[in-house]
Amino acid sequence: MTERPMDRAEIGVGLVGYRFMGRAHSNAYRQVARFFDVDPVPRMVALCGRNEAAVRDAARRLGWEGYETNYERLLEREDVQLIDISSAGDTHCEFAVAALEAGKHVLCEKPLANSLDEARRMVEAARRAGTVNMVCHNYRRVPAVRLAKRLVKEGRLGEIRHWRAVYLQDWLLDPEAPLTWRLRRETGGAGPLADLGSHLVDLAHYLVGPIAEVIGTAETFVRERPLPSGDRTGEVTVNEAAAFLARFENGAIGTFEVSPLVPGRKAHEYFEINGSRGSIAFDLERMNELQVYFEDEGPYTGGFRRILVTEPEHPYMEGWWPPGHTIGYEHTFVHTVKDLLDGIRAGESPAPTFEDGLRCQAVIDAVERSLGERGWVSTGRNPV
Ligand code: SOE
Repeated sequence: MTERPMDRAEIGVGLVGYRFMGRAHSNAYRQVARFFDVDPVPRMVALCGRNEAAVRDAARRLGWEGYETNYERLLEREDVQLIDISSAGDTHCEFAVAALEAGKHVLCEKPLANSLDEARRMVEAARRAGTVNMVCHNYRRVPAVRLAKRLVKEGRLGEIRHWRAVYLQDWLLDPEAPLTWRLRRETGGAGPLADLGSHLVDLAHYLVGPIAEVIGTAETFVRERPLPSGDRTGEVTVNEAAAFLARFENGAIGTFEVSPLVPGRKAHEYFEINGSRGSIAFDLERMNELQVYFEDEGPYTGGFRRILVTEPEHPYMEGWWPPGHTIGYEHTFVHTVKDLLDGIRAGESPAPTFEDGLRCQAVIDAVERSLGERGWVSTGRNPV
C-alpha cells in the first residue's frame, strides 16, 4: 500500500488490467509519492479483471488493497476517483466513456482508441465530464526526450527540417509466435502501426508539431499464426509492419517505420531531428543519453556528442539518484503518474490529453487510408 505523507490528500485509484501495462502502472502508483511531492497521493484501492483467481493474486502481488471482477462495480465505488485503463485496445472506448460519465478522472493506455470514431466519442465524453484525462504515452516522459523538447523549443537546432523515426522489435519474428489480440483488427485496431506507430506519432507531434499529410506502405509477412490455445492456427488481420512519409504543418518532412519482425532489435525506438543549426538523436535502448550536434561548436572540436541525462537539472531527475546513476523504463510511468496527479491538483488535463490522442489517431487513420488509395492523404486540418 502507498504510504500517505500526513499533510497531503488522497485519491483512490482503480486500475483495469494487470499484465505488462497493469504491472508498470501499479509500480508507478506505488513509487510516485516516495520520490516526488505529489498531492494528492494515490491510494491503490482496487485492481479490476474478469478472472477472479488471477486478479486476486495480481492485486496481492502488485500492492492493491482489493480487487473487483466487474467494471461497473468498480465505477460505482465512491472511494475510487481515478480510473486507469490498461486493458486491451478494444476496451478503451467503452471503459473510458463509462468512467467519464461516472465523473472519474481517466488515464488511458495508448493508443487511445482502435478507430477515429471511438477516439472522437472519447473526446466528447471527456469534454462533457470536465474531469482530468490523459493518454499514457510514457516516452514523452523520458528525461532525455524532455531535454530534446527543451532544445527544440529554445531554438538550439534552428529551423526544424527533418524527423526520422523507427520503432523496431523482434517479438513477431518467430512464425510460431501466437496470434494475440494485437494481431486481429477487431481487438488490435491498426496492429503494430497503432501499437508502435502511435508512440512515434505522439513524439513527432510533441517535438516537431502537427503532421499534415502522409503516404504509407505496409505488409504482413506471416499470415497464419497459432492461436494462443495452441490447437489451431488463425489469420493475422492487421499489417505486421508499416512505413510512411509525412509532411508537417511547419514544413518539416519526416519518415516513420515500425516492425516487430526485425532480428536483433528489441526495443529500438529511435528518432533523429535535424534543424538548420543542429541535430539530436535518441535511442530508447540507451534511454539515459541524448546525442547532440550543434553547428556553432565549429569543426575543430565540434561533432556529435553524448549528454548523460542524469543531472538534477535535467527533467524529473531531481526526484531520483545522484548524477550518473541511471534510471529505467519503469520510471517513465512514475513520471506519467506524477504529472497526472499534478494535473488533477491543478484541474487541468496534462498532455497528451484525449484530444492529443485523437490527433494521433487521425494520423494512423490517414496512413491506413493512404494504403488503400496508394497516394498522399491529409490528416484533416482539425480532427479535434
Ligand atoms: C509491444 O509492441 C509493446 O509492448 C507496446 O505495446 C508498447 O507500447 C511499447 O512501448 C513496447 O512494446
